[in-house]
Amino acid sequence: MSGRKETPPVPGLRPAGEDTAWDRLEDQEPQCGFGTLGICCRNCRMGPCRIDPFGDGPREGVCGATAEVIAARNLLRMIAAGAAAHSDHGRDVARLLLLTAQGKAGGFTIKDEKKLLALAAELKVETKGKDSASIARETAERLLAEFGRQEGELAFIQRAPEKRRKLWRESGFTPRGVDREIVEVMHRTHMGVDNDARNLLRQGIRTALADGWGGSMIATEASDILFRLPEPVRSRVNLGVLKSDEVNIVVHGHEPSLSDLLVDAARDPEIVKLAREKGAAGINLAGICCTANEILMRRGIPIAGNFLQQELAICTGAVELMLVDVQCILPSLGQLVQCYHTKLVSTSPKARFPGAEHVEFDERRGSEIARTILRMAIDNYPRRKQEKVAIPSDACTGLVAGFTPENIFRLLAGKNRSTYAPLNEAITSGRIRGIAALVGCNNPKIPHDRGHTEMAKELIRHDILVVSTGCAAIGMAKAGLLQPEAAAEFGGRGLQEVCEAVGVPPVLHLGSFVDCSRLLVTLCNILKEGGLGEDFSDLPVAAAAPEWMSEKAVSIGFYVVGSGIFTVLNPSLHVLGSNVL
Ligand code: SF4
Ligand code: MSK
Repeated sequence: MSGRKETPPVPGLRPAGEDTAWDRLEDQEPQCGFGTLGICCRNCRMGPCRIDPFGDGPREGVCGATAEVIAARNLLRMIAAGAAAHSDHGRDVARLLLLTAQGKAGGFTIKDEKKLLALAAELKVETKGKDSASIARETAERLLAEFGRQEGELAFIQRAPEKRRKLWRESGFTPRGVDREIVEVMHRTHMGVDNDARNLLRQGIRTALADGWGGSMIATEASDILFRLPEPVRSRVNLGVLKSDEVNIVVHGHEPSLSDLLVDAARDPEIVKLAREKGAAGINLAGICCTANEILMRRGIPIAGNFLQQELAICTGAVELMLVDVQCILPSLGQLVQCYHTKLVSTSPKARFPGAEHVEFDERRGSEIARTILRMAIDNYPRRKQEKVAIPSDACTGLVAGFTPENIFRLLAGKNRSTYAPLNEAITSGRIRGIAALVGCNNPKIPHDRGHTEMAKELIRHDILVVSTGCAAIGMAKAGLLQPEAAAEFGGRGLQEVCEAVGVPPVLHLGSFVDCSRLLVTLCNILKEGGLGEDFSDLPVAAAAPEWMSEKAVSIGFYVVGSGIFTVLNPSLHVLGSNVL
């Protein structure tokens, strides 16, 4: 389009005339000022209404809603949508656990019995004399019941320190089931219901807490049982992981289920033979976004890129098939693949894309579907146009991922002890001055990955240990910060000592965005170890999403704030048109 800046997002890789998110952002500029400030409303058909931020025009909507009410309602709906996305993902994994326990899921097994038993004990599932299928069934049923809990406290709320739970009880923040909280948000933000910005915000925090301590935490726990608890693993990241002579399959989205089966199917000698028969040297599986993080953490599968690289991966001309499930999948992909040989395959009944072929995921036929998709990719390999192939092969960095609250303390304390004491001692002695969680997305409004990498370098230089999830972790991995050697290059002296003694990077990758729940559990363990306070707010910890774009980031931001942790979001929320917010 005319007037666009000639600045390629990745040096050496120019999309062949096709639009990317950076181009489309330019087409959108200047963006709507009312929307940016959060003071437009279309919650009823007397509107849409807007408030004049300069005071010369309308000060209230047709119904009389002020800037405060409008901005608060808009914010609440963002939190509800983000919480819904995480929690619906969590429900699907819990449901898969149930189907697996019932023997109805094709190709899935329970891979982590130890984690299953630990969770069953926590949820007070009777295990004596029962086989693991029965224990898994009852555990899955308990988890599924949490989504619709009408009264009382969520099971995982018990993990939080007593002081915080008391504060939540006294403030009316204790969340019930996430389904109930989200419905209540939609009710309260309907025209003419809750017209008090502060009261609305209380419900926003409660809903976000239902996500963090409910839906998201269930997603992580059930995934660990089904697909195994991650362990530290080496892998590679960036578009250079794509191979010029292999069938490249890129999995994208958020769900771990089908992609886990694809990893096994791609190693099947019969499938590899089919690829060779088509002239390829083999099959190369890689990931984008959080599906990538899921199979990186547990299977060591390389990552082709984070959120804003999904179009660029197709623009390499070397992707035979991109498989998409749910969340953060650009609708533009359906158009973009028309310019290349890439097949876009959608799999979720919840997410369809014009321009994609749909192969619906059905848990009962999981392995069969995985093999069908691999065959589609293999059959597409001869259609690759070599003249269009442009893999930036030097864009490839090593990384170590796979950290969890469970293995962090084992690593820190040595094999025979399970304690957070060395970490707490490193904090009290000042060798580690704090912990910062850098999480979240990419946003074309911010130079790609710069928010994450610059903040991380500054933090580790000041002896702050960084933990990360989601696309932020992928961005920092590309900058080499997820390699143990990065401690010596970028870390302060105290952090260097700790990282070198343990052999870990100064930035610890804890998983996909939904796995921000692992941050909460890690902090619970630090508090339980003792010596650093009684509540999260006593700890030297902070969180930031320096390039966020997704409503999920808003939900996470609010459950982290609601848990008592200093939190920074950049860009700012759409609330600046309201003084109260
Ligand atoms: Fe306008 Fe009020 Fe309707 Fe919103 S709810 S569109 S502010 S009249
Ligand atoms: S994919 S939610 S852009 S982290 Fe989880 Fe990345 Fe943000 Fe999507």
